[in-house]
Amino acid sequence: MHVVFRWYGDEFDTITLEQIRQIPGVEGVVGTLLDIEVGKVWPYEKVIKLEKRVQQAGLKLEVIESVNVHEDIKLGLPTRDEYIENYNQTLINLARIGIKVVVYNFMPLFDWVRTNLRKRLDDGSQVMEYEHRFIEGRGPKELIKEVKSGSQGFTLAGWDWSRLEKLSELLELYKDLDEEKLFENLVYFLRNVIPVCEKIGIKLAIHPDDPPWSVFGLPRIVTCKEKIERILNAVDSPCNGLTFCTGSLGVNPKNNLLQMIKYFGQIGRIHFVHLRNVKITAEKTFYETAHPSFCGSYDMFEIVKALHDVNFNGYVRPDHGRTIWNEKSIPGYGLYDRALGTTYIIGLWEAIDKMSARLI
Ligand code: DNO
Repeated sequence: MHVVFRWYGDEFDTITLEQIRQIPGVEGVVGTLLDIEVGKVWPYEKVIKLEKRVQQAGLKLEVIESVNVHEDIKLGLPTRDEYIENYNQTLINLARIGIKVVVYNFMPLFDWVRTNLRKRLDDGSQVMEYEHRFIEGRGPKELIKEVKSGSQGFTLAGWDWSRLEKLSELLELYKDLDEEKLFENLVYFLRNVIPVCEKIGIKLAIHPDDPPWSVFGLPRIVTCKEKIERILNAVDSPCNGLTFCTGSLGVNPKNNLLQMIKYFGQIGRIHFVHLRNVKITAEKTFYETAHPSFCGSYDMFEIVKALHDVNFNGYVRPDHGRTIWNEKSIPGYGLYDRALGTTYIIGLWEAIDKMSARLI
């Protein structure tokens, strides 16, 4: 297990690399370029600059999250080939600076969705929350408004405001796109990028839909074991893998996280893990919590043990934490709670590792 920490760059993050460097056990950061328009090539000069900056701070840069996929690819429009070409060029540039894993997702229009970015818990901490009745009761415009105000001016990965300005136009285009068509468009994309990945040594890791069900009637297809298996089989290559995000998949109680880790771990398709705990309070309703098992609905010990059982040797990062100790941060991405989460995860791993060695 290699522990990494998401970092949005000097310009966008409230956290410095120097702070991340002091969290015990963190080997590197998960980097991104937030200022490149979706669909454009990530220029080599920019990615090498990022890599040098991270390296100078004594950290590694081997994972990128995310290189987002242009809507025309998801929609299967004739212009998709141009965007796929750009995508491949970005991957080539990233491979040149030593990137090993690239995260992406295939969620139409909306990336991760929360209906409240600043829910206050009894202990005074703030967390992100999702209530499906908000989605059912209001429209996409209200959601956008809510997320925008909750962001408090921070740039949120995956929330591309300029794209969302064309909301009605895009919703219209998505009207006839069902799950099957979206799946076909994903396969088309993979058939055109995976051969490049194989050549340059990059592993693509699709991020599950967050949450793993349809929002505003838009199709979502990375939601459960069977559907993920179908995606991995459609282009059967070790480079076509998964970001195993507990927070995304686990909010549907039908998803058995432990079985999924066992299955996808054993076939070597989990390239990256996001460890997040959530409290499920009703159907399709949850809020994010601190990492320890007793804080949320997941048994984090069993999750880390399942990873240990499949000899997981890929990248892991603590995912969304609470905002605590009066920190001003991007929702979910403060320093303090994620640092606490990191230490907890490393503690679980050490205990499991040593205990299992004794049992042999
Ligand atoms: C939210 C994250 C997402 C995730 C992308 C993956 O905080 O889980 O930004 O990185 O959806 O493409």
